[in-house]
Amino acid sequence: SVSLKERLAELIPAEIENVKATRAEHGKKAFGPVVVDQLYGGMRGLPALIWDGSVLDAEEGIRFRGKTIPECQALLPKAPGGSEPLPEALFWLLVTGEVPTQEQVTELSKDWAARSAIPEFVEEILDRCPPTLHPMSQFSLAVTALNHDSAFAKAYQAGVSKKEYWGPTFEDSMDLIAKLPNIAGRIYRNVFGQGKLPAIDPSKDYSHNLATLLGFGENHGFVELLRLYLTIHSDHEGGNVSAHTGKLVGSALSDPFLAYGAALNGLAGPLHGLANQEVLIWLRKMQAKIGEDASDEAVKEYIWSTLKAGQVVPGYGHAVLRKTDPRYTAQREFALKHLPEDKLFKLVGQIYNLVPDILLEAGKAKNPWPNVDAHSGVLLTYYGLDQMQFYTVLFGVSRAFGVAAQLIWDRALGAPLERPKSYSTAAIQKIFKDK
Ligand code: NMX
Ligand code: MLT
Repeated sequence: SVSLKERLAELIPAEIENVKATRAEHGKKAFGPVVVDQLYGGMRGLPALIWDGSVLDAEEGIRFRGKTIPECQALLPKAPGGSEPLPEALFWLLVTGEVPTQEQVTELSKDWAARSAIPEFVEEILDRCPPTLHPMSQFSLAVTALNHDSAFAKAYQAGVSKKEYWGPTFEDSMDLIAKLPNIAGRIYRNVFGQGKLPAIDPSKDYSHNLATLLGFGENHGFVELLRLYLTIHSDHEGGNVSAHTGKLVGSALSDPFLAYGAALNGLAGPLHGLANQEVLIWLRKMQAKIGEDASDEAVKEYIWSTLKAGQVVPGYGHAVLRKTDPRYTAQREFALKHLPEDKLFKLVGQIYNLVPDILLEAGKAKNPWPNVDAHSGVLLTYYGLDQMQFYTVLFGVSRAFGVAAQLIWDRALGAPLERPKSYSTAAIQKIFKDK
């Protein structure tokens, strides 16, 4: 079928059986010890969630349904004249585990274009936000407000059976993704004074339309960048703050708009998605202080001054990864192809040669290598999108793909309310008193 919903309906019964069989065979097996430090240490390494779209390996990085980023770049359908994968294709892969045909992807582009309009009252909410309200706060407000028309919330109130939850969740998830370009575009134009929002073109792909709404639709390089950007930021297994938040809130049967609005508030934190904004601010401050063609010695000194001030080097380190993020590498390759002589790109490369040794010498960070956020802002800036306060909104458009895919499966598989056990320090002391 060219319809994602129909294909999903075919896949769900077998997956329900697959999960049943997995639980029957492995359900009572121990999954490694839990140590008290994990309770205090942000639950690093604690196996706690099922997430089907992607799995993150500490050394190798992300695989979407078993496929690395280069594999996705090679296998997923592209736009006519384009060489980067279409994010529509990645969404199909995340949801079904299958590489879609060109026809299936075209159908998805059309479907999203048809669903893209946002309610007038959401437009008004955005138009009334002061431009000083951070774009991420505006983004989360608007996404939360879409709950007004949630198919899931309506179906639940009408007494829908548990077995049918996935259908309206699917509809909401598709609406959510489809409406994000109009929300993001409106925020961009309102906050940065870029004039009236053009209309979505139903014959164009999602990234092309988003680029048009931002005012860059005629720029082929930028459109290609968005296709890559939206593909690689979409999913990073389930434990990262935004994905986990979306899943957690969804587990209360809050609809996909409420769940994703919450996820966006997590993405807006500087240790998570806001790091792409922070990287650009940091690079600009560095250039202002030591000039545009600074020596390695001057750059090193600047990096040390950041650490000595008790701040993190944004774009470096990771809670899971222990090597260079393949999303960083994919963006570096894009830059080598499209902007090899760009000054800021060269600075990012210079920093890459210097930061890891410094972080190792400082001796705290478990991973001295760059993550996805070390590179993204430089590419956007090159094409003229230099308003760094907006960068995390683009991350948020993309991350909806991964969160939505899992929300659909969670409802299809009857995932329960999340409710882990917490302890007080006094309780821990009591438990281990005589042990
Ligand atoms: N610069 C300076 N110090 C760092 C860095 C860094 N880039 N990364 C880790 N550390 C410190 C960290 O703050 C901690 O210090 P303390 O003991 O004083 O609390 C220590 O090293 C151990 O931290 P780790 O166990 O290596 O890292 P953790 O898993 O706790 O945190 C990050 C992971 C990503 C939050 C952390 O590496 C960081 O703050 N990086 C900079 C911000 C950033 O780039 N975030 C984006 C992540 C990707 N994303 O998009 O979400
Ligand atoms: C992400 O993409 O969510 C970040 O790399 C953070 C993470 O995986 O923890």
